[in-house]
Amino acid sequence: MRTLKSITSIWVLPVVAALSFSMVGCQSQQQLGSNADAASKVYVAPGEYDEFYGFMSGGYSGQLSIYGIPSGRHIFTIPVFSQAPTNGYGYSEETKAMLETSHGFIPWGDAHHPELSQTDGVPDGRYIFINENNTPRVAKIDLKSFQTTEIIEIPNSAGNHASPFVTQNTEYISAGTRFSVPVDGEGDVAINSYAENFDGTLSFIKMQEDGSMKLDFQILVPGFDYDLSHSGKGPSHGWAFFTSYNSEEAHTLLEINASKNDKDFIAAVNWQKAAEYAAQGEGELVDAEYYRNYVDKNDHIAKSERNSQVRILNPAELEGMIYYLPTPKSPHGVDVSPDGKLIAAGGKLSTVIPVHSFDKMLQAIENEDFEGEIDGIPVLNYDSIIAGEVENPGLGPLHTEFDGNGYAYTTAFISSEIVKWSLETFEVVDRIETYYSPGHLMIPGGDSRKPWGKYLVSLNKITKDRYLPTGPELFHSAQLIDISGDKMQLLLDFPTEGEPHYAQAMPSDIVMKDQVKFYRLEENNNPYAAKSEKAAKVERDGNEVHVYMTSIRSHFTPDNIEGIKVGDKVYFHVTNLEQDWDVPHGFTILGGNTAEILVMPGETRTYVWEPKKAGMFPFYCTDFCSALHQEMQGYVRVSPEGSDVEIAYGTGQ
Ligand code: RUQ
Ligand code: CUA
Repeated sequence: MRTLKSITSIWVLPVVAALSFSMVGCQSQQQLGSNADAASKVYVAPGEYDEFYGFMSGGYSGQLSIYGIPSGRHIFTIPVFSQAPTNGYGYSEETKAMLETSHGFIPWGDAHHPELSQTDGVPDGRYIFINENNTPRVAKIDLKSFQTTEIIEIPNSAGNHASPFVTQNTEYISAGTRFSVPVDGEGDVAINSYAENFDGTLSFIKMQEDGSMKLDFQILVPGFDYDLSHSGKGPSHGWAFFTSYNSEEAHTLLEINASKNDKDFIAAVNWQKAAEYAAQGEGELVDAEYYRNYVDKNDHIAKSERNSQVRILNPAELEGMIYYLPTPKSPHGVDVSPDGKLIAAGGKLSTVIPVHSFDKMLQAIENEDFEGEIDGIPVLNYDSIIAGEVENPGLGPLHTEFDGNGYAYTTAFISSEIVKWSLETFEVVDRIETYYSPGHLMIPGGDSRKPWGKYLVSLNKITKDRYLPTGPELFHSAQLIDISGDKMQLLLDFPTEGEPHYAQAMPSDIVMKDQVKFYRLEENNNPYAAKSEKAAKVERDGNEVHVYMTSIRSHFTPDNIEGIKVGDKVYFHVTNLEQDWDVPHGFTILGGNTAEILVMPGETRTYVWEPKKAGMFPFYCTDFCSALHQEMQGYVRVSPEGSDVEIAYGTGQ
C-alpha cells in the first residue's frame, strides 16, 4: 500500500500538473478568443448609431438615463422627478410646476420602472412612462423630444411600486400601492389599528385620446403590500396582474412578520370589467387631493391642475373584477409570456418559480373553484391554476423577461445568476453568473408580445470590484449578455447612474424617425418671448423686473443692463433665436441663486434672480455654442435699494 501510494504520487503529480497547465493554457486561449468575439459584438464604430435605445431608470436620482445598446454608451439623461441643474428642469419658471404635488413642491423622486407605450402589445416608441415610488406619481415622457411632459400624482397610495405597467394598447397604466395606508384620508390613527384601518389600492390611469393621463379609478384591496405588475396580452388582454406580499398584514419587522405565510397572492384584475363599472358610475367618488402637471403644448409652460376626487371600486360590492392567485412565497416580479398565456412570479423566498396558466385561471373562475375569499375577493385553488413550477431556479428569483423564442430568463438575486428556462418544459436549460446580485433584467421588448431577443441586460445591485474604486459609493453595474445562441455569453460591463431598477429598450430606427430637432420660433407662444432682437426689452413693475432677452451666436440682447436694485426680483426671459439642431444657449449670472437654464432653439426659459448686494454682475452663456462662445457675456449693474439709477439697457452701444 505504502509503496503503491508513493509510486502513484510520483506519477500522478506531474501528470496532474501537466494537465492543469494545459487546461490553463487552453482556458485563457478560449477566454481570449471569446473576449475578442465579445468585443466585436459590442463595438459600434465611431460615427455609427447603436442598434437599440436602452432606457434605464435612474432610481434615487429621480431621472431616466438613455444608453446605446450594444455599446453601453450613456447618451442622455432625462430629468423627470428631480430638479436638474444641468438644464434648469424644475428650476426654470416654465418647468417648476412639473414638480408640484399635494405635499407642495418636491425637488426629488425615486424612479423605478420605465415602461414603453405599446400598440397591439408591442412597444411603439411614442412615450415612456416611469413611476415615482416615494411620493406616488407616474410620469410620461414624450420620445419625440425626450422631455417629461406630464406627471400625475396617485392619492391613497404610498410607495407607488407596482407601476407603471401599460395595457396592450396603452389604454391604461397601472399603479399599485406598496404600503397600505388608511385610505379615507384619516391617516391619524394608531399604527396597531392596521387590521381595521389600512387598505391597499390598485389604481388605473387612463390614457385619453389627446394623450393626457387621467386617474380613472382605484380598486380597494386588502392591506397587503402590492409589489409589481404586468398586464395581460393577446388572450389575456383585458387583465392585469399584481404581486403582493405581507398577506400577514404586519406593520412592524416585516422581514420576519411578513414572511410567515407559505403563499401570498397575485391579484388578477379584470380591468376591462372594472373600467365598465367606472364608466357606469359604480363605486364611490371620494375626496382625495392630487396633482396633474403637464407641459402646455401651446406655450411649452408647465401647468398644475389640482384634483379633488377619485372613484373607488370595492370588490366586495362589484363582482368579477378581481381574483387572488395563491403564489409562493412573498412574490416580487410578475411577468406575462409573449403569447399572454403564462404568468410567472418571482417568489423571492420560494424554491421554485411558479408559473400560472391564464386558461386554467379562467376555467377555475368559471367553475368557481375557490379555496376561500378575502374581503370579497375569491381565492383560486393553487393546484387548479398552476401550469408548472421551474425547479432549481437559483436562490431568490426576482424578475423574468422573455426572448420570443420560447424561453424565459429569470434573475436570481442571492445566487447572482440568470437562469434560462423553457416555457414548454419549465426546465432550466442554461445559467450564467452575474456580478453581482441582479434585480431586474431587460430584453428589448422582453415584456411585450414581440421581444427583440438578441441581448439581455442584467441590472445588478452590487458592483464591488467591477470598476476602479470610487470610495464608499459606487455606481451600479449593468451587464450585457448575448442571448442569440443556446448558451448565454457575457459581452460587456457598463456603469449606470443612480439605481437602474428596471429598463426598457427598443430598436433605434423606430424612435429616431420623428425626433424634434428644434422648436419653430413662430410657434413660440410664451408670453415673455422676444422673437427678435428688436423685441428685446427691460421693464420694471414695482420691484419686479422683466428682462425680455434674446440669445444667438454669439451675443445676448441686451447685454448691458443698469437700474436693477437690491430687493428686486429679476426675471430673465431668455429666448433662443437659433433655428438649427443642437445649438442651445445657456444662461447664468454671478451669485445666481438657482441653476442655470439651458434654452433650446426657438424656446423661452425664465431664470429668476434676487440680487442680495449692490455691485457688478456678469452673466454668460454656459454652453460652448460657437468659436466666440467665450464672448457671449454681459453685465448687470445692481444699485443699492432706493437708488435712483434708471433702467437702461442695450447691446452694442
Ligand atoms: S424592484 S426595489 Cu422593480 Cu425588483 Cu424596485
Ligand atoms: Cu451661446 Cu455659448
